[in-house]
Amino acid sequence: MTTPQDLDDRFRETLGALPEPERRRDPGRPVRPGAALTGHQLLALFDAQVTSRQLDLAARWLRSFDEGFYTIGSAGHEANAAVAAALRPTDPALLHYRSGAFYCLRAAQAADAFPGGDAGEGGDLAAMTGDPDPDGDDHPPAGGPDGIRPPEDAPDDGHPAVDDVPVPAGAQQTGPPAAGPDAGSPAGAPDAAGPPTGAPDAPAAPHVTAATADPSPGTSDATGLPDGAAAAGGLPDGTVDAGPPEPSDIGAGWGGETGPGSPVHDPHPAPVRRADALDGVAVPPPPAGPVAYRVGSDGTAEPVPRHQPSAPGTVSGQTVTSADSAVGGEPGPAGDQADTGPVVPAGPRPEPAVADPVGGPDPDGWQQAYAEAARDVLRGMVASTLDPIAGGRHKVFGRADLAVVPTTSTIASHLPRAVGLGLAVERLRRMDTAGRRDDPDGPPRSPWPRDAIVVCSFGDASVNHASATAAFNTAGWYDHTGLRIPVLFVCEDNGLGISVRSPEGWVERTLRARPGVRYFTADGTDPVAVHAVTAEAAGWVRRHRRPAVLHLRTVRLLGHAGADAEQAYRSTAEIAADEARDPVLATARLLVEAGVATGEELLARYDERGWQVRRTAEEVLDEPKLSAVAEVVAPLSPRRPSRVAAAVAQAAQRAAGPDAAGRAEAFGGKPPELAGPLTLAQSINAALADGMLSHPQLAVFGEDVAAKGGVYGVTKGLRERFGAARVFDTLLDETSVLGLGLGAGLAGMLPVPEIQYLAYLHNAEDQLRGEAATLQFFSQGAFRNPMVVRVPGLAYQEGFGGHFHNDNSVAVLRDVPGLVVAVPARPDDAGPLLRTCLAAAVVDGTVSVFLEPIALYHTRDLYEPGDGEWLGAYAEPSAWAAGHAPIGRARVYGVGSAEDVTIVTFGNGVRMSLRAASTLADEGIGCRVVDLRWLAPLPVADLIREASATGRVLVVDETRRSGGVGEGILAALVDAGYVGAARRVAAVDSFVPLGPAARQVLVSEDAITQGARTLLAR
Ligand SMILES: Cc1ncc(C[n+]2csc(CCOP(=O)(O)OP(=O)(O)O)c2C)c(N)n1
Repeated sequence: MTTPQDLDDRFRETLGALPEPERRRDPGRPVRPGAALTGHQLLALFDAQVTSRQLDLAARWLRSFDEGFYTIGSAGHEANAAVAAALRPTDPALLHYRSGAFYCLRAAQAADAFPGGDAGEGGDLAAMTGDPDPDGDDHPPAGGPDGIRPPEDAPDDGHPAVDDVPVPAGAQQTGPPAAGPDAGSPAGAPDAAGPPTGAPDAPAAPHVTAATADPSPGTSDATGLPDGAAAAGGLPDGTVDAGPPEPSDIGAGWGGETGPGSPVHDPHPAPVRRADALDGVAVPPPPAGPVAYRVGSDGTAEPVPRHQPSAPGTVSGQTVTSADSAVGGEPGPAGDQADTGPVVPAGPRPEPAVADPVGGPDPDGWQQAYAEAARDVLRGMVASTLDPIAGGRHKVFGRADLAVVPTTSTIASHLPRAVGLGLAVERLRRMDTAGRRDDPDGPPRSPWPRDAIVVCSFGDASVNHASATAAFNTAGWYDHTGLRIPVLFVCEDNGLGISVRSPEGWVERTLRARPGVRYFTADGTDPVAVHAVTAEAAGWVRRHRRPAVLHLRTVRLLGHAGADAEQAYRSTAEIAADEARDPVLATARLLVEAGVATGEELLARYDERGWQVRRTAEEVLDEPKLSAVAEVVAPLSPRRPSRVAAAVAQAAQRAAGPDAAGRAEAFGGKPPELAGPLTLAQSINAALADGMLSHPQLAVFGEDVAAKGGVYGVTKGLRERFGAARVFDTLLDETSVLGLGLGAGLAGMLPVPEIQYLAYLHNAEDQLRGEAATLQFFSQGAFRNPMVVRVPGLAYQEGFGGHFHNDNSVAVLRDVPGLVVAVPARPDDAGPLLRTCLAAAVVDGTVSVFLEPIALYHTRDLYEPGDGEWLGAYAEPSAWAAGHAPIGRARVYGVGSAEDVTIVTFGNGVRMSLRAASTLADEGIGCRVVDLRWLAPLPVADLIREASATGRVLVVDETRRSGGVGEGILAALVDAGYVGAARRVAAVDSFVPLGPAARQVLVSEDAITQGARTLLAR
């Protein structure tokens, strides 16, 4: 087993034994012939890796005396620093839990402290303008000089796989793989602006080269777009790639503007004119020299000149305090695991590392960024409230200003969201491209850059998870339909899932076999190759807006986590083989070979970083922890009911005022308030239409919602009125339907997905519970995924029976912290409840389930056939504010004297209870019927008030006796000190059988009347 001590010793020994470089080389030059990374960049990358490694050691140290709560480390996965270096810091990243080095490097990028040069497809406009695939068929020339050749087993999916790395000399110098003769010029002519290839130590080409190259014939500007392509959303490489024409419905994806989106960064930064790499707007070339990125006024990530680095010798910006303030002494008792003991260098600070062994730009910039990133991570480990993302609630990688979206510990559960985010980012880009971009009065846009790609990493065992297969499949499915999803999946393959091996060759085979997802692979022990292949993959995804997977070979050092004794399931030889592939050592070797640093210098950097991490760990130990319930739950589900009410009122004002004509037109000249009494289904339909008018960022999607208009016609006509971009059918996979919603919410949209039946929510429930409901909690509101999930459900469908279409269990929803569950029973409640859910999503980022009782969809009568008492008028906009239904407020009906019994119910129970109350009224028993309307949070105040008014409560619960809503109602009464009588009628603990047998297990009207009589008889 590799202990922290072993790892540290081995590192020292190996570095100490490295031979002196043959000669010192200019660190501004490529680290080896053909490499895009310069010596400076590799050194910065090494420091990110070392910081991550030291964090792993610190985690074990903290754990050893019970001050650290998380020991899953990144050791062996530090190649992901090179992945980060090849991306843009504005690309949203949903990261694997072994992403310490990625996180550090991105922190440096975002701080504008990662050295410039040709690093990254993100740092190279060539990557956006040069086309490695000029014929647009996505087939790189076989065996071409760019070193890409189709694998023997290339899947027949239209996307050839790209084989293992070989990075030829110069191949990466103007961005992947644009430097090859097939790049930049559709005719395949050599790129005049490309760097010399094959020459040892060839200088990296400046960023501007490809961007200023002659456009190909027939293009309108230097971006190489065909004339008119910009307006059509064409790609800069000249490929058409505008996606399908706005399609019928399947795969139409969404459009619409943005609104309640999440990451906290300015969606409207100061205007800067710039090259629009995606839309082909002709602009001056980007600045030469070091380049950083920021989000430009048009929403794309734009290159800007980097601050010139300060001179060598500048005082380090380390956040650690002076040695005087160090917490002295030993850290406390050793932990219970001998192999996890402290290794973090203790004692006096080592002699400072040579500040810049290579004599180049001051490295302190990146050192400071790494120190701050390390502090973030350490704070997460000790559950400090100052942890910038989760505030002590979890140890996650995340920070809004780094575009790192926190992920949960549920492996692979973030992949469906990544796909949804990719689809949303692309749709929003196209909407902008279609002409809304410069509309000053237009609604806010996505907070992500328009040309962003989504990166999403995970382990090799995770590729087998249903969530992962759903995500790959959905990405491929959309790709097959012609829709674009710019997602780069990164599988960090260490060969193990805790103790279970991935069968030899399986991961590659399964990843290569994903239709529509292009395969790239790189070996984590070669940082240059990892960087080059990532740049190539990211460039491809960015240009083509299509999904790809990067299969990154890594190793796992230090076991799965602190408590994992891996010698129980791995041989010594196997563990040693992993140690020999330590990626940090590999980077060190390369730095020495390249003449950038000596082993001794690198060791000094390692020790210096170790000392700083240890110091920071000691500092964060004393930081406050969450210490009160209110503190813990504060970000769980922000509720600002006044603002929600105000948002409803504003929507009403607009609908009644400036938007009245448009609204009338959208309803075909006859708004629903003039259409006479409506059914529940018609009311929901009208409220959805009004929602689409009020919220341009709203999109309705799900299985069968568009062309068919829903299985029950609830979404009928919406696609025709609002277009296929906003109302569209999805593929048949509930996990993906919710994943699309999760990503869309994150992209600033207002998703209203439908799960076709309540029974089918369950196979996707984690996307609600584990993902949607936790995002604000684990990010303190920095990210959010507003959403209203429509779920037709509950029982009592006459003539259409069976459990799966009559599922009557909501237990799985009611215990999800923060989740709102609304149940409209009556048509005139549907509009108010839906408006509230939508407004709460916009205002507070609320995630709601809108549970629609199917059996009431088309019900018209209440007491007698033909009485029309279950129809309801649709409120005109001027009445919306007065009729607002706040979250957690019930509706009460008085029947007879209303003095004798309080019936507490919801959904189908409302109608049955009103009928029963009528019968009871004839007997002289007065009831008040309380329609809860909200199952989460329960309307406790209304409940207590109405219960106390009669002192007799009958709970009518159509869900099951065990785990049903009734349990919550009774518990709420007890908690509030209710001392009156109470009874419950509830469904039997059974699945709902087919046909008339259903009546045996469901609550009946008779049971209600009997229950009330029994209550009164006591
Ligand atoms: C859905 C789910 N099941 C089980 C676990 C417990 N678990 C945590 S990590 C892990 C192994 C994951 O292996 P892999 O995806 O290869 O990532 P690695 O840890 O090797 O980097 C398991 C089973 C989990 N977190 N989530």
